[in-house]
Amino acid sequence: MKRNPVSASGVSVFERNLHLGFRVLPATLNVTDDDTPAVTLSLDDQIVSEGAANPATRLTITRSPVTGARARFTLQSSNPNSATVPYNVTIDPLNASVVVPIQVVNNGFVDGSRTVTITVYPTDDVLGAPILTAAAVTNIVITDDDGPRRIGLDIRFRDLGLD
Ligand SMILES: [Ca+2]
Ligand SMILES: [Ca+2]
Repeated sequence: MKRNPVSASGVSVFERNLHLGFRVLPATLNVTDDDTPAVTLSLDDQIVSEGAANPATRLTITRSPVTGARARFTLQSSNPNSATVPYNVTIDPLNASVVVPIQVVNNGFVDGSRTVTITVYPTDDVLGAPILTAAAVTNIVITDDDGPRRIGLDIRFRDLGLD
């Protein structure tokens, strides 16, 4: 099979066995694209305060194998109100990885800790579309910096009449 230098989505091929005496069943052959890189994700920090200075932390996207072609990715945050990532990043030719800034969004209300899922899709070089089946995901926890401070109770036995 001829190797295709660019990424493309899988193609389905249908075959039918038309011999008499056999049931006619469509056979599906999924042609796997071997140009889609395997992707690993690594966060500098897995827990970040919403009040951290931006960029609050960094995500490193590493591909394997390294090739002479660029690799493009589409990024998505499950909660852009808490943490944002660039929409598109590229690993340059002959490079193994790219470092992506993660921005946190500070607010002034009590909303507790949130887990935000960051999804990285290799991008189809032909269509420019994210390859949904090749996604890599990682989670980051955004902690709150608002709300009541821990209130120390200073009750003495005397105050309770127990002295
Ligand atoms: Ca805040
Ligand atoms: Ca908050």
